[in-house]
Amino acid sequence: MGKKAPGPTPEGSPAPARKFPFWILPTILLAGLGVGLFAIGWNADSDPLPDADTAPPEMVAVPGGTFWMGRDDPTDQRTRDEQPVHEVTVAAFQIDATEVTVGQYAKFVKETGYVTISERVPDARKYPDADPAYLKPGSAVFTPMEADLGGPPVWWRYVPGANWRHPEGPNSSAKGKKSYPVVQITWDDAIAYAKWAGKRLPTEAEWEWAARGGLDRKPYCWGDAKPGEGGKWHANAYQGKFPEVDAGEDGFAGLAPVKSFPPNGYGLYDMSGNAWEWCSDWYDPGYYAVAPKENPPGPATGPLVEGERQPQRVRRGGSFLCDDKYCRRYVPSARDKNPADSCANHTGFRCVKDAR
Ligand SMILES: [Ca+2]
Repeated sequence: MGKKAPGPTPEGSPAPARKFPFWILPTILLAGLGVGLFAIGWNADSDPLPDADTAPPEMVAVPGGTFWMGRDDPTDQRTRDEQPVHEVTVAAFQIDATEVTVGQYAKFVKETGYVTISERVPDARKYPDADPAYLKPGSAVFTPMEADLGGPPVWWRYVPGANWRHPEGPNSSAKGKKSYPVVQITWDDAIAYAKWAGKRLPTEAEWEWAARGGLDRKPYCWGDAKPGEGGKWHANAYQGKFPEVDAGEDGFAGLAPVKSFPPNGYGLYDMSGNAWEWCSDWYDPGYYAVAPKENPPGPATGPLVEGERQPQRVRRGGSFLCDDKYCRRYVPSARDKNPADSCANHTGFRCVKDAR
C-alpha cells in the first residue's frame, strides 16, 4: 500500500455504507493514474470574497409537530439505517430558506478572517503515514469517469488547492457564483459559521421534519411524483450515466444556484439535491431504535465503523450527484455521514435557530 493522503475523506454521497477505508482512495487514484499534484494557484482575480452578501439570509418559521421519521422498505437494502420508522415530535424552529450561499459564507470569512479546514496545511502528526507531498491544503473533488458502480467510489480524488473559493481545484473559482450553495465546507467550518451567525446546525430530526414540508411519509420532499414525471423537476440531482456523464435533464449539470427549483411545503429550497447539508448529530445507524420521541438530539457519540478513522457526523438531502441507480439519497428519509473535518465539492449546509 502506498503512502496516505491527508485531510478530507472523499467518501462522497454516492457511497453506501462500506468497510472500505475511503480516505486512502485519493492516494490510490493519484498513484494509479500518475496524476501530478496541482500547483496551489491563488490570486485575487478568482477570489469570491468581494461577492460577500450584505443582506441577511432569509429564514422560514417551521411549526412544531409530530411525524413519522425514517423509511421502511424491505426491498431496498439502502434503507436499513432509516429503520425503524418511528414517531418523533419536534419543537418549532426557524431555518434558512436556502443552503448557505457563497455570498453569505464570503461575508462570514470577510468579517472574521476564518480559514476553512481545506485551506489549512494538514497536521503531519495527525497523518503520520502521509507522504509529505500530500501534506498540502486541499479537498476531495468529483471526477467524471467510466467506473464500475460495484467497486469503490474511485471518482473522488484529493486535489490540493480545492476549497470553498476554488471548489474543483485551483483552476476553478466560486467568484461570480454568490447565489450558489457554498461547498467544500466541513462540519467544523459549518459550526464556525453558525456560531458567528447566532445560529446552529439542525438536528437530524429537525432537518427531516423540515424537508418533508408538512407531508406525511411521502417518498419525496414534494410528494409522490417521480423526478421528471410530467416534465416537472423538483430537485437538482443526477441524470445520465453515473459517474461518467451528467446529462443535466433537470436543467443543471453540476451545482445550481439556490432557488432554481420549486420550494417544498414549508417554503424551503433544495432540501432535496444540489448540495449535502450537515446536521448537528453524530451518525449512528442504529439510533432510530433507541432515540427519544421528543426532540431527539442525536447519539452522544458516533460508533467507529470499521475502516473509518473517526466517528462521523450526519449529512442530509443528497446532492447534484445523486443518481437513482446508485444514490437515491436526495429523498427526505435518507441518511449519510462523513467525518467532521472532511468535505467535497458537493457538501454545504444550512442553519437553524430556535423559534422566537
Ligand atoms: Ca442536475
